[in-house]
Amino acid sequence: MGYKLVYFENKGAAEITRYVLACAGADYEDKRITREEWASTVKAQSPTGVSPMLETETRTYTQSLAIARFFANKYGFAGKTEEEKLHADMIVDTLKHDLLQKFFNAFFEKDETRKQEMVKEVFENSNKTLGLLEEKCIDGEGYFLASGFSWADMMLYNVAADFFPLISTNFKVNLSLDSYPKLKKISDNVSENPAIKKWVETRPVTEY
Ligand SMILES: N[C@@H](CCC(=O)N[C@@H](CS)C(=O)NCC(=O)O)C(=O)O
Repeated sequence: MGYKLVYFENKGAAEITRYVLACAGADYEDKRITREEWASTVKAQSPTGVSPMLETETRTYTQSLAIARFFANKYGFAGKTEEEKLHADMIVDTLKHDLLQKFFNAFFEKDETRKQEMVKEVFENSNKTLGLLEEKCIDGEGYFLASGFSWADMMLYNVAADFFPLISTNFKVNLSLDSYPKLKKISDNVSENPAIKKWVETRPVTEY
């Protein structure tokens, strides 16, 4: 079965799937398109009008987390039991929707005064969320799940390594895992994973 992951020439919403596929050692086409290609032809092929898109032999799918979750399940990174899968989903959704997405909302705010208020609010909330993840959401030793390495760990690494520096520079805040030693350990474990290391060293260099 040939899989084709279609996205822009950046990490963005596709990188979590690329991490899962790297850890699985899976063969797939990492198709990167320009904004012009997207607008002129590719967008029309997306079933919901957005990317990333996953093309299989029979269908095209969208939604970054649905795609990443599909591969996490397929290759054994989703959690070992139904409850662990729920736990991993909880972490992934918290990081994506309650943390990262809110910074994007602030980024796209046009009113400068409102933008500054949003950044302050989001920054404070993000630190509260990170504090709760640190205190209440880690069941394993160096991993979120008791059974060990999962895509929830990869999502934390994705958010911390690929987005925190960018957010910190853009919004002049210091968003990092430094005050959260258990989260930092999880992220470090992911960065030291040989498959992740190899992917990070060989992937196309992009800003975000
Ligand atoms: N919830 C969706 C959001 C997808 C999304 O907004 N994709 C953006 C790129 S990150 C896009 O396709 N923008 C181009 C467009 O909307 O035409 C997901 O996580 O995949």
